[in-house]
Amino acid sequence: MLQLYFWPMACSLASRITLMEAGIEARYHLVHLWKKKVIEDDTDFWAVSPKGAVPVLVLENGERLTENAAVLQYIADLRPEFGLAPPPGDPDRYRLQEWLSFVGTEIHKAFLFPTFWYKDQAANAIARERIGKNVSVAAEHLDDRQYLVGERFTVADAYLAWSLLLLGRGGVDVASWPSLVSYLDRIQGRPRVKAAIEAERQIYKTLMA
Ligand SMILES: N[C@@H](CCC(=O)N[C@@H](CS)C(=O)NCC(=O)O)C(=O)O
Repeated sequence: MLQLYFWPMACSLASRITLMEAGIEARYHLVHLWKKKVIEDDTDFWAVSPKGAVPVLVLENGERLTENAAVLQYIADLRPEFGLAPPPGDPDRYRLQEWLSFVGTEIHKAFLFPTFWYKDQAANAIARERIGKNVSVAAEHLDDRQYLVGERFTVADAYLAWSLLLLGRGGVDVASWPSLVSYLDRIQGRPRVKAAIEAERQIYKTLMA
């Protein structure tokens, strides 16, 4: 069985969404991201992954796969019938990779800076402006489309939707882009996406109580 190391509402949520959309059962290991400990048995998370970051997907053969873009495509390719990624060789597969890279490097990583690392207000303002420009690229793309790639939900949507849910923490309000508000409603309206988010919100609430 696949295993996923996660922290609730962190980017590993995109992997949970993808597993659930693909109907794949997995074992989920909760990691305390600050303490770098696997909560169930106090294992040192650095020993699980020298990157110290989620997601970590343990494959059926015991190998560990990291990096959202790789993990999401791996899961999608296990169940090609769900169309969560265009098949290898399809020109849209490169569009998918284009979006996964953009969301990962220009949105996800960008909003972590003002959220957690910059104390300086001027630096924060510059970071927020930059994130806003990047988010606008996705918003304009979605002005006349339902999904990022092709005509159906893919792992790029799982990753972008998670980013949009967390964007407020970087001081950027999704409400400024009507196309993103309706996109997020559409993605969150998917029963399995909803269930994945709900599951992680509950875990988060319990942890923070
Ligand atoms: N490059 C990695 C980044 C993953 C990442 O930033 N994960 C965050 C959670 S959203 C994390 O685990 N951060 C812990 C840390 O950096 O200490 C990827 O794309 O998967």
